[in-house]
Amino acid sequence: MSSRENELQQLLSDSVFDMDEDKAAEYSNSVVSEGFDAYAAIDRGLAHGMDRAGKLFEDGEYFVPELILCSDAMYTGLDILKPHLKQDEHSRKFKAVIGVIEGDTHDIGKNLVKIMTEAGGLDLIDLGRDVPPLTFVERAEAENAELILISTLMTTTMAGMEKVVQLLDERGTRNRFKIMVGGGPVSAAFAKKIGADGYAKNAAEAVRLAKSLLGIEVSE
Ligand code: B12
Repeated sequence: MSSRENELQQLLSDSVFDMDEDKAAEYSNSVVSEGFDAYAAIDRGLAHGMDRAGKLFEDGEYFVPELILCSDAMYTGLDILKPHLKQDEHSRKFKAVIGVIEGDTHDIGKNLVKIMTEAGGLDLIDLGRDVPPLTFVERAEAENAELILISTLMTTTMAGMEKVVQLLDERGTRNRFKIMVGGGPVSAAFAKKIGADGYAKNAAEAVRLAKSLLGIEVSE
């Protein structure tokens, strides 16, 4: 990777972290006009900055207003970079449903996973946030999806993920889907415990895992 590309990624990360929408727009436009990879700019720039902001929130240095401004800067950059994501074309698009489980309204991570997996060639149906377990199940069945992606950032709502797996078991439809879980308190061990098929710690890994679960060749 060129040092200029590296520099732009760092500047993007800083612009989100510094709540600077104008700079996020300026550097995202530079990524596009200088021909650098939009996917890497999101992953190592915008998402990276949001992650840093999240850590300061936990340390008590950033509060809710700061986080909202950080995410505004992130979304400004995303709007510019998204149309330039290289689409990974497959003979057919794999359908997936994605959402944040009931009781939880944190959706920044879910939105990133959605954008990146779409670029990875999946057809995503976004159920939004605060989604009841039964809605995941009914929509996945009705849409004939192959993959279910469930996000949560809170320990108090993790049980809802297990409920999705249980409902599918009860309805005899579990084997129609691969299930991926993710978000702050989620781990590979938790995924295994509730009978999900996999866990990924960030959006870039989520794309690789989704492809491997669906048997799509990973081109890199
Ligand atoms: C931003 C934020 C908010 C924003 C949310 C804005 C929004 N629209 O999303 C606001 C300010 C509104 C908010 C509100 C609240 N928050 Co808050 N919030 C955060 C914070 C700081 C960052 C989360 C974030 O966006 N990170 C950046 C993104 C990019 O990362 P991410 O979400 O982890 O996603 C990545 C991966 O996890 C993964 N991933 C995510 N989903 C999925 C799904 C799949 C399938 C896969 C494979 C991967 C994957 O890929 C993503 C991209 O790389 C976290 C702390 C933290 N550091 O995580 C607290 C945190 C999650 N919040 C917390 C709490 C308690 C709340 C509130 C209840 C009130 C409060 N006291 O602050 C309310 C929530 C109300 C509710 N019921 O939902 C707690 C949760 C504690 C717990 N019980 O576990 C945390 C951990 C902070 C803390 N230490 O107290 N919050």
